[in-house]
Amino acid sequence: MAARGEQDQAKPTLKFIEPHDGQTINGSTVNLKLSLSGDLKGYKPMKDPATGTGNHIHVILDNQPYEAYYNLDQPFELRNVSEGKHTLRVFPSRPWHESFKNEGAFQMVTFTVKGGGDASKPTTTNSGQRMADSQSAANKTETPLKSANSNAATNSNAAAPREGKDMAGGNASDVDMKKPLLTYSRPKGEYKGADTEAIMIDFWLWNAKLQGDGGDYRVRYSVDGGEAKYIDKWEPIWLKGWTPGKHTVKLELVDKDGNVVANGDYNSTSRDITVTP
Ligand SMILES: [Cu+2]
Repeated sequence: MAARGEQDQAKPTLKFIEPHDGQTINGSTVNLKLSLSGDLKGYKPMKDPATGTGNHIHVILDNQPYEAYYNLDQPFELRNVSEGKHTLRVFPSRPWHESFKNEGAFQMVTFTVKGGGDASKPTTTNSGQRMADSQSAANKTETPLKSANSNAATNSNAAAPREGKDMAGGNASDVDMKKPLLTYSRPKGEYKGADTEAIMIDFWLWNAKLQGDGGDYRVRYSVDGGEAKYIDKWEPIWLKGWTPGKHTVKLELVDKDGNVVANGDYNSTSRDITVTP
């Protein structure tokens, strides 16, 4: 931790350069460009080639699992995005995927794609070149929680000219930035070895203060459809006692009466994760 200096106390803020809110995009590729500013205290997104980890931005299309965006100097391509209305949400993360929660860290835009993706065609760049690495980029799995080793080899596509992912899209038509919004961030993907001992639940809250923070809302979670539990302060929690295999984590934003707060369907999210001993 000493090597990270003060950066975990940074207040990084993000802005969308593109797409901008309300934009209409022709074609199935959406280029994401962000600018990072604020009180950074040395915070900079970058993947360490030796470990495959580093500070990064979480990028969420609609309500899918996030993708990690490490190099803001290069555009991040969302490929094969389907026709229709979509949202993008972004926020900065530490190497162990805990998000920064300061004002301005979270940004969201809504945009519309016309002439969306066709999965039967090869992925190309905007200059028409075929992206030979598109499949490996799409299949990459991010190195889980605080790991500094296991995925270094499989993350060798860090050398690829662009970061990106094939994304099918979803339904964003009813999401309203003026309403309370819970953004599921973690856990996701595969957890191995030492990373399986304590697995972090982390999320972003917009327009919603939790009861323990002086507000009206609660975050309800369950694992594998089990007993509902509550998070009443906006902080990550770490859960222990995971058995090997597939698990489902459900995270919901609920009001005083325990009803899920309607905002599209984003305030109730389930994710499958895999725990490997
Ligand atoms: Cu992450």
